[in-house]
Amino acid sequence: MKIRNVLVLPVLLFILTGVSCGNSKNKDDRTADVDKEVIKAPEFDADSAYCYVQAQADFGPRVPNTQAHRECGEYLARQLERFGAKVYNQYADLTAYDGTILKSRNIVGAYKPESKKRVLLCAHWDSRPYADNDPDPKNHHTPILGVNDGASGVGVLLEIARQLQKEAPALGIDIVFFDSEDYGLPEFYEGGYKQDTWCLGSQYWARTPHVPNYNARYGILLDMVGGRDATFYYEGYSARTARSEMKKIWKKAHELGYGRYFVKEDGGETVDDHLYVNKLARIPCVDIINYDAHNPRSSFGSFWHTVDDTIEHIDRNTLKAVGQTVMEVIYNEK
Ligand code: AHN
Ligand code: ZN
Repeated sequence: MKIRNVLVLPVLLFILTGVSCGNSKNKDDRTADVDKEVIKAPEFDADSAYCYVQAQADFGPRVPNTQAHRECGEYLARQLERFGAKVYNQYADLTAYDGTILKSRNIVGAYKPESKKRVLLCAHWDSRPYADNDPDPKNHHTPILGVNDGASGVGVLLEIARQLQKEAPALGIDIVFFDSEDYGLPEFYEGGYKQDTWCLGSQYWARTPHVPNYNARYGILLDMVGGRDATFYYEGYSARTARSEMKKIWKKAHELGYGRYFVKEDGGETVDDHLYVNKLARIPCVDIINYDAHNPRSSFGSFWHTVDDTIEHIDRNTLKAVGQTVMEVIYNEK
């Protein structure tokens, strides 16, 4: 008898509350539920992203004013076209810290170009002309392959472009490949400090966007997003200028089980393309960038700006964590 009583009460409560839940909501409550509904984004294919990273590496170092750079630029624009984007090319002669004129090309792939509601996704596609962080000084003037530093972010965005063609999210997306990010002041430079020598392509784009009066709710920059066991901390400038968007991305990553990559702690502050997107184009922009807190060689990882930035360090699992997280964020925008 005692046992029966124990069981009956919870069952009765379950039935009563179950019935009341189903019927008691007014229209406003139901609308609120729809707003909170989580949309499942399409599956980001990490093998596919990996192939796009490899394809860029196969051109060799994509240093401005070289054949490999021109060929890779053609490849990227063609891929975006193949994936159904409206493609814009911005050609510009940009002046490097040492006066070299860099024949630069920003490449933009626009989805739903007519939509006023937009999100910007970006990465740099050039690679650095100097391995100036290499342990061997003989390599300091050797161009790097930039597989993680450059190609990884672009590879993730190409796979997202392929998915955008198959199933469109509610709002318009612009994928921007910035050029001439990595021609900044080298470690071996003996002249005085110069400002704004990095991110020349994004500085140009932010002053002269591919369409007049361009705007987006926010941007996401991917930089060095393919390394094995990469960790993405709250980058300082993003934390100050795009805080809510940054928090939203990290929260989503944790919900998806990628918490070991997206660490909810402050990392360093970095001069990167997002800074100019924010400062000059006035679009809040979050930098997802590898931060290796305890690495004595570099906080961007031990192979950063060395001849060892090669495909061997790229892990599909990292590409997946970043690609899936970004997709879940943008497919849930209304
Ligand atoms: C500086 O080294 C000042 N900023 C890092 C920006 C960068 C270089 N991202 C990739 N390569
Ligand atoms: Zn770099």
